[in-house]
Amino acid sequence: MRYTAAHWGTYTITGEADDVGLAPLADDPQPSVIGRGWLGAVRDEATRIRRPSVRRAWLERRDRNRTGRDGFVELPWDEALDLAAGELRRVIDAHGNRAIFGGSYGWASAGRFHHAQSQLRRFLNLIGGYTRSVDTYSHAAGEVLLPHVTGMSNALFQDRMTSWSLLEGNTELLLCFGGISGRTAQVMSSGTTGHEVEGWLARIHRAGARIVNISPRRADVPKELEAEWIAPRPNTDTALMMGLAHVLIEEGLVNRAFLDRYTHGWPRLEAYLTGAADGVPKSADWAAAITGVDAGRIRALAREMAGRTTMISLAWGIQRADHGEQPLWMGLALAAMLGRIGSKGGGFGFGYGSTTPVGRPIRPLPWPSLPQGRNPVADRIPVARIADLLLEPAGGCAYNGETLVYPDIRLVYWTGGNPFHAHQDLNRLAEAWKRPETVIVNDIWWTPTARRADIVFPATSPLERRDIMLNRRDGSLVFMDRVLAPIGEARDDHAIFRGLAERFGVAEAFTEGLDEAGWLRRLWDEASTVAGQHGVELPQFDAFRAAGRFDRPDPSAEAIQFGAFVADPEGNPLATPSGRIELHSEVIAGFGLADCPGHPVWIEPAEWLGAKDAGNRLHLVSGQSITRLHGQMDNGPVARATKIDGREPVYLHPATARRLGVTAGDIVLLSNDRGRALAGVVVDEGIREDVAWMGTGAWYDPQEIDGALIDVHGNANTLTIDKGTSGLAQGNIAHTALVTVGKWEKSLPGLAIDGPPPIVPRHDGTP
Ligand SMILES: Nc1nc2c(c(=O)[nH]1)N[C@H]1C(S)=C(S)[C@@H](COP(=O)(O)OP(=O)(O)OC[C@H]3O[C@@H](n4cnc5c(=O)[nH]c(N)nc54)[C@H](O)[C@@H]3O)O[C@H]1N2
Ligand SMILES: Nc1nc2c(c(=O)[nH]1)N[C@H]1C(S)=C(S)[C@@H](COP(=O)(O)OP(=O)(O)OC[C@H]3O[C@@H](n4cnc5c(=O)[nH]c(N)nc54)[C@H](O)[C@@H]3O)O[C@H]1N2
Ligand SMILES: [Mo]
Repeated sequence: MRYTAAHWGTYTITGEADDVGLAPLADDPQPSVIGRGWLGAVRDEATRIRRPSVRRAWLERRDRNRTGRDGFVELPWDEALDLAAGELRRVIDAHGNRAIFGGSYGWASAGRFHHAQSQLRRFLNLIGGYTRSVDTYSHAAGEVLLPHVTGMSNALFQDRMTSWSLLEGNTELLLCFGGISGRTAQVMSSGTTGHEVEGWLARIHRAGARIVNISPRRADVPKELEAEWIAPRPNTDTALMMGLAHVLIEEGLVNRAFLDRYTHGWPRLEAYLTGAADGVPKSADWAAAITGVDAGRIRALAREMAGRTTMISLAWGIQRADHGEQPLWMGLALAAMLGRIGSKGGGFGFGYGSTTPVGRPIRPLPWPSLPQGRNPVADRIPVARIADLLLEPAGGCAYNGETLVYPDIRLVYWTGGNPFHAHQDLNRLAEAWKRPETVIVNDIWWTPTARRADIVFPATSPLERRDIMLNRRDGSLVFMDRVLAPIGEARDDHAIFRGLAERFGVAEAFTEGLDEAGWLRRLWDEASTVAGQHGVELPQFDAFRAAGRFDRPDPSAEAIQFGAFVADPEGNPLATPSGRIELHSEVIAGFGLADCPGHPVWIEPAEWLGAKDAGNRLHLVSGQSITRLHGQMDNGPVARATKIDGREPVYLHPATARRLGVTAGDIVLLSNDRGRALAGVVVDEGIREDVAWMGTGAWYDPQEIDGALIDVHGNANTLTIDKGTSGLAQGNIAHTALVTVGKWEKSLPGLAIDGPPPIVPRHDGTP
């Protein structure tokens, strides 16, 4: 059999040539919607980058006014590679390697070898290094906070999440902040051979668990689960949790024995919750005023939580909001107060359903990856501070107890990521993006980022090459065979960086004398060694390649979060200063941050519905789209079929639509003081009335219309806020933004983003 794999699933390759197709694995219980748009997007001639392309204004006069509408000159590979190598050399000689930003965050391919960022970093490290980024857009607050308060990295915390199989029959109440659904569980970084999350939820429900969905969107928990839906004002989860905690204190329902034995700092948190510390009891009434949830409902829920085995689950999205550290920390504290942490069905979960593998009962194996070498440059930024970095050379930010100083970036190299998808306040990023002298991008498609680069290299898609899917949290290994010949003159990232390495005289070190086939064999040999150390025997490479898929014998293993610690806290202390779960952290308190003090606190977000000036505005929640992976496949048939007159759908409650005078299918303008975007109305009574819900990922397409800059396509990040969660983690706050919504009465402008940028001749006439 021949297979290929992606972050959204594994496919058998059917047919040949023009008839080639991808069929989801027969044993995948719930194949992804996203995958249906893959081949179409890969073959979309209008948006594929076909040849190396250089922005003409930059080629002629080193123009930096990257507008996204500029013309590109197509160049032969050798000439374009010479240009890029020349720029890298120039910047290194004049400003040093720290002037190169190679953070290049993004969700490139699922294969281990053709991993775009690994290829970039391996190359940059060989020529002296680069300024990098740390943490992710997904869960930066978790990545920084969890080590302080649980002694575990976010990755370890995920690996140890209590298994779905243990929730079944043990969990009596599943409280889902941000829901749990198959929409986001379509995806798993580095690939998956199955989608089981909605299946697990159904079993847990059938085994008797009551499910409560706490989210602005009812569909965040599948309908069949008959979940109760509580929709607090967005970004007020911390206050809701505190209200629940206060009821537990007031009614003597706190498990004090658990707090005494397993946690540190409870008295400080308790004094805050009761109001002894600041005169404000965080009572159910207090929480009701902030969240909009009835105080009686809060009291009843708290009592139920104390009486039943309760799992408190937070979607990652909860912490992609202003002060995103707080709900995470308070959720953990609330679970500790209930005292069921370390049990089979109770406790605290972070990220169930946010991607496929969280809670999967599997023994992770530490598979090899492409070695990146060592980066001699120490400079780094929290990933979502990219616009600040470019706007404020020598500026800086607080981060996890340090004060980082930004280097002066002259050259940006991005591959396998789309900052003009990922980042917040894109109009601000567009301004920042005009600062560096040179921007180089490898991508498959003419994304908004590629259109804002000076030198663009066309990369193959994973369908145009061979690779191996080796995912530590999956039970199978997959040989990813080639499905299509490369489109246009596209090359693999490895070949692109080999071409640059040749120009720096480091090609031998870069390739180690191996081609694609040689690297795949080497990775397989290393994987075989790893497997052997864990008692698993892998077949020979050729046999694996012929079979296409290897299923690990009995890969399953169940985990209980904090299980070993709770069983024996002295014998298995946590790697925190106290050895316990920290409900007050002296380390964090010592950082002296007003926006993230030593214990969980409620702090008003930068924008929210409870603000004095909120008026008639709606809270924009821009979650992951069901039709695509971020910006990927926005140009494919599945995403396009959901658009309204080509615009991204925005979900509004019927009462809101009535108030605004719009109906389903109308086009609206969403605006605030950061930007404006058009979207198409979908009316849905499963949306909180003062919320506008929109999938993130429509390719940013700003156009001047009657003197105003409007993203005519509907990218939510035209409207979001470019600010860190706090001086602790500096995570993005995508889910914090208010918008004004009004009917679009003018004629509908055409899209520019669905075709290529202008491909223009050189002015000197050279073809
Ligand atoms: N408003 C809002 N914004 C958000 C979020 C949100 O919830 N709301 N979520 C955030 C989160 S969690 C994340 S992780 C980010 C994701 O942001 P990104 O990961 O930056 O988004 P992608 O569109 O997946 O970008 C990957 C790019 O890599 C390219 N690519 C794929 N394979 C290859 C390859 O082999 N080689 C090369 N050279 N390129 C390749 C694709 O074409 C695509 O352009 O977005 C963040 N932004
Ligand atoms: N289909 C698809 N799946 C994906 C991705 C994709 O691009 N497409 N991307 C993957 C990636 S990189 C990541 S990081 C994960 C992210 O996974 P999540 O973070 O779990 O996904 P989101 O859709 O951002 O947020 C989940 C839900 O939280 C709710 N929510 C937002 N703000 C609040 C709030 O303040 N309070 C409450 N109670 N609820 C709120 C929203 O209604 C939203 O539907 O998804 C992964 N899965
Ligand atoms: Mo993410």
